[in-house]
Amino acid sequence: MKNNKTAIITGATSGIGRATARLFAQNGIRIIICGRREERLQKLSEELSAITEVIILNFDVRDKEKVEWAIKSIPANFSDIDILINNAGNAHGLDTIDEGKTEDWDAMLDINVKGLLYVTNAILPNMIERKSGHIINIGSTAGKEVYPKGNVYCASKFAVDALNQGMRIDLNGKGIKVGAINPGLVETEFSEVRFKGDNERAEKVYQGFTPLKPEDIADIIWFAVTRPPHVNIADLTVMCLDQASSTIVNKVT
Ligand code: NDP
Ligand code: 8X3
Repeated sequence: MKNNKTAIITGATSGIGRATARLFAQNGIRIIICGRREERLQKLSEELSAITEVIILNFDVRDKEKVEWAIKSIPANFSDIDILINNAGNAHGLDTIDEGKTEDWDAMLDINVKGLLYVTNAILPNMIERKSGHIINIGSTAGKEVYPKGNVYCASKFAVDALNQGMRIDLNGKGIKVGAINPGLVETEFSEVRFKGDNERAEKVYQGFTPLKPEDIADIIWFAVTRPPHVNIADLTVMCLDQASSTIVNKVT
């Protein structure tokens, strides 16, 4: 891949997004890193500016106006975006459907589904005009198979799966690649967020087996974006060795 490409990565302050930003930067991709936690964006920008051009965009993907404003504020030398990594997202809570909190449901659907749509909507016109671009949607094994208490998180990721297919169909013939990477269990801040800062409970999720690391997913994203122009990775699911499905994980403890 020529190293003069520009990528925008949502959810770059942590986990999969941050690992992807680092790998892209190491490979000379100019990056736009996004997230709500500005201090983290600043820190990552300082780290990566030594090896590539970086700009930061600080916005909540739920805020439609702010998303539009942020994308419009991108300076001209960064505005031809070649790669969009739709990664921002989280699970909020792990409850049966009768015990779920409506505010958690709102957060998951607003961030994981509507946020992804708002960002895509703001970036697509430029890709369509240039008949060029690559959108990678970060789905999940939770978007392929529902697990107990996963209900609304799984629904949000099933929606990402549907949108990934829909985008690919609608953008077919317009020169834009669309594909999803669907990870299984990856040790990030995901479970800390899901369990609202209960780190002990979060850590237990990844005990007794070797989960994926965010860098493993970054590697696969890099593979997807470095295929020849005629090759599109449409839908790729990746699990660690010890995971067999959304519900089957070989824990030794
Ligand atoms: P992290 O919690 O480590 O990272 C989540 C990222 O999303 C953060 O950078 C966070 O930034 C950003 N984000 C969350 N809410 C918002 C918001 N409202 N507006 C803007 N940015 C937001 O989790 P992961 O890296 O694991 O998750 C990344 C993606 O991978 C998610 O879509 C998740 O569903 C998916 N995934 C994760 C798996 C896992 O096991 N970890 C497995 C399968 C899929 P900030 O808080 O600064 O805004
Ligand atoms: C994240 C994977 O299984 O924790 O999408 O929901 S899981």
